[in-house]
Amino acid sequence: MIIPNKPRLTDEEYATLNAIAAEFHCKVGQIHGEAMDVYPIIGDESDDLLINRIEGLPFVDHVARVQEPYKLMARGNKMGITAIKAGTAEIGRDFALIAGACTIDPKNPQYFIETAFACKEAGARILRGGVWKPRTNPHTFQGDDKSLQILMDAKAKTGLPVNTEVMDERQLRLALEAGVDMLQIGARNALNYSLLKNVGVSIKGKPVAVILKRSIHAGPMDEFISAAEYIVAGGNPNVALCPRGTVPKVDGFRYNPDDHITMLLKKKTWAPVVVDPSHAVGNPAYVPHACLAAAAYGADGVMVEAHVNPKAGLGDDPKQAVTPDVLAKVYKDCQAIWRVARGYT
Ligand SMILES: [Mn+2]
Repeated sequence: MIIPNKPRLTDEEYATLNAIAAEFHCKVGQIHGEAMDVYPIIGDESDDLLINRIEGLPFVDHVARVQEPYKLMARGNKMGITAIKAGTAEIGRDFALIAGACTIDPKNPQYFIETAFACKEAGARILRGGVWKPRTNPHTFQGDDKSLQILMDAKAKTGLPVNTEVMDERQLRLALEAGVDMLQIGARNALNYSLLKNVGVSIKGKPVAVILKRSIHAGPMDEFISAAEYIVAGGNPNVALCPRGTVPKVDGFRYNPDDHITMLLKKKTWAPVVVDPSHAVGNPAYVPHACLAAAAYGADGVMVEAHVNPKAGLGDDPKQAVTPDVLAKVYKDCQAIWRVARGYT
């Protein structure tokens, strides 16, 4: 990690860094932090000659060698970041609520618009709405491009930033063109490195955030954090980590709830952790307690599936969405628990 001796390097200075790095088969990235930019060396930075050459430059303060495989996500490399930005919303300063429908129904847009207003009323800071769906069964509803317009309509009407999942480059392009504020990478694509790299490059310098879910297979923490590293290395540090339950599932739940890893992620990284209790437990009867647990573990927020009329919803909504009144109550209680939990960190 190259730390300059001024807030931002000129284009010429940045080019000089890259020219030296190229001699060592490395590249130099650029991360816009709040206080200053930092410049990660991407590649093998173990050669002392490379470090000495860079440290000899007049605009470089020093090179900080990061031992972890995730140089950018490591806790010690906060880059002056105190909160990530998704459009007008910030996550990481207090306990945030992201809420909305699992799946936007293109035939009944009024449900999503009503849900959007109800989520806002409950305190949601970002509205989630599934446009494209990764479904286990190919014969179930897979999502619809038309739902993107409904999502953007809800954004315009409520003023809330919006979040949706993208699974391929076409969806990524459409979402960014439409003005989606937070891209979601789901549990099935959480280790799709080609997609992660594309997301990183596509959002470089843009006020777009990414919420990266943990892979469904319960891999090691370093694997999860390194997946986020792919996105940040593209040049945008607005990334949140999302435990969402893993396999094998706990009998009675939809998956194996893993909200307790929040504590480990926060110890190892600077990134906000937003827990998804809805998919972990998969039952509206258990979602409130799972939200409260996330707050107790010190998460920076929860992402909850909610619907004004769950039984009329699509995707997971009939099985696991909570109603807006439940959402409003549990969010308030989560904030209180989060404040208590803070006293232990
Ligand atoms: Mn869902």
